Amino acid sequence: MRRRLAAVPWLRAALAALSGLVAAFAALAVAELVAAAVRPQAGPVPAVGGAVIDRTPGQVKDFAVRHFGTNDKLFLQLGILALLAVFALAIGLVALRWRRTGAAGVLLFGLLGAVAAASRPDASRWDWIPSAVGALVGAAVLYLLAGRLRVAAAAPDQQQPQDAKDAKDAKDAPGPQQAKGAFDRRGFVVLALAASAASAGAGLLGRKLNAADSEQATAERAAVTIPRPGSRAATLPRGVDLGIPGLSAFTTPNPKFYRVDTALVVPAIDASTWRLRIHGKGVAKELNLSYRDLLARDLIERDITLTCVSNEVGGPYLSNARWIGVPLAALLQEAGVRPPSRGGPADQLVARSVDGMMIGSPVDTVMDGRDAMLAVGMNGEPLPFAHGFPVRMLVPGLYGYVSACKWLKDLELTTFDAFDAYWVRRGWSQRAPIKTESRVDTPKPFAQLSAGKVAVAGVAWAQRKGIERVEVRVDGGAWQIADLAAEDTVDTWRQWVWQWPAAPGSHRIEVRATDRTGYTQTDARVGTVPDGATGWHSVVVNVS
Ligand SMILES: Nc1nc2c(c(=O)[nH]1)N[C@H]1C(S)=C(S)[C@@H](COP(=O)(O)O)O[C@H]1N2
Ligand SMILES: [Mo]
Repeated sequence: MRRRLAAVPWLRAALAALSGLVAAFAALAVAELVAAAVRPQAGPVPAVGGAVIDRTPGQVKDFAVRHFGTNDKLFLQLGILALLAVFALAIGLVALRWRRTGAAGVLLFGLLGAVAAASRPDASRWDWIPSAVGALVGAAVLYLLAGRLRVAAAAPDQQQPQDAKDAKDAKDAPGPQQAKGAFDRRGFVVLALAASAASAGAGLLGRKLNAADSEQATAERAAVTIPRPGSRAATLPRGVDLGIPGLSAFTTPNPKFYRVDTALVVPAIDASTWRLRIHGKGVAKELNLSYRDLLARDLIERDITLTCVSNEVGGPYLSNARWIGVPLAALLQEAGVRPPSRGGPADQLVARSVDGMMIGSPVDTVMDGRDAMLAVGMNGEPLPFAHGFPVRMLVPGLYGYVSACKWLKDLELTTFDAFDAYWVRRGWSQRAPIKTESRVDTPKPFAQLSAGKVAVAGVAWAQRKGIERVEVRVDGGAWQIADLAAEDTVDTWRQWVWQWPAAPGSHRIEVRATDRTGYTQTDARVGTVPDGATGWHSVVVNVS
């Protein structure tokens, strides 16, 4: 063994490892190009990433959201690429001795990508093709490159072929007669450069083609004018926004609106070809609507605070916006849907997105008179792509994972017995109304303050119920009643402030809210799984 290793000069080993990288690059680039013809999401990295997300249980998803926030997807993709690079180096080294085994290794990776792509909930029949074609090209590149590293006229001490195949490979080695231990250096360099350049070209072209889709969609979005809604939201009451530094703005600007979804590639949907189908149990008349059809209907404008079930106590995953949309109950009525409370056969409305998300909401809730809507506008513009363009669902009072399907394409009436939606299969509850909660926005944890008056301020929310009272206490003392900002609607969060006469020392500030049903938040700490966290938010600060 030692002799064999010694017989492989470091340069050949390094080049072999490099050929693994070149092969992997070629495979990814070709796959990207082919994905442009199939679907951008069918590329191996988004496919494997998506498959990983699909298999991630609730707790881990929660962990990822908590620690990486919206960056969780970037980390995931970098992780996949890093793993791939390590395996590519290893496969390159393997190919130095066993060309076919090395090439087969590349094919195996392609198979993994193909299986991952085909397993996505939104997979089309052809999604396996980009990974498969990419792997074939990558395997060929590795096979040819490894061939250039063969030692042609092997000296006697190197004639230790591992198997017959190998021996044949050695004889097949190209190039003129070479000195002992030499290999086709020029051939390798030329081939490696050519393969890298061709791959870069293919990859860039693929990128460009994939971007062309989204350019078209971007142009369509830019041309959209959301009509004036027949039912406007009231002007914001004076005093909904206390304007305290560090306190969340009452209306969250779109770029700051939290984002939680499983999409590695934000779907770029062309509104001009988009359709929505409404069908299923108890639907007397199926509806098939275009974006224009929706915009032509009566629109409503409402302020709604959206909240994620993955928001831990004190967490950032809720935001408030002014939405414009089509009343959903009216659409369902038009399709002949009756809620179960009026004898209808379907108790679950399943929303499906173009990216395979499936979100189930109770039909009774959607049709109980609240402003459930198919939203098309957000804070004065068409929905941003990241928030579901062209159309998303919203149901005030329900966590996003049971109500707020983005990139909507299909609404099916069914039952909770017959169907479990995406997150329900991963351990989350079928039904999940938003829990009454409150948060301290300022001061921040571990802030260094000077003694005297300190404005302690934050937000409280109890969608559909309304906030009645917010109380603050310091170091476990008596609860103090905070001042509430003006209320917009029961579907929005409410700001609060309490002027604290801060004395020197380390202090713990706690907050609790009471909603209009008379319920006061308890200190019972519950995690986010399966239907939302509870407990008092607390912040420790230092006063000097
Ligand atoms: N298509 C799709 N819609 C989705 C999701 C998703 O992963 N995919 N996530 C849901 C969850 S868990 C939440 S909390 C809200 C978040 O909406 P936002 O990203 O616009 O804030 O979208 C919901 N709609
Ligand atoms: Mo969520």
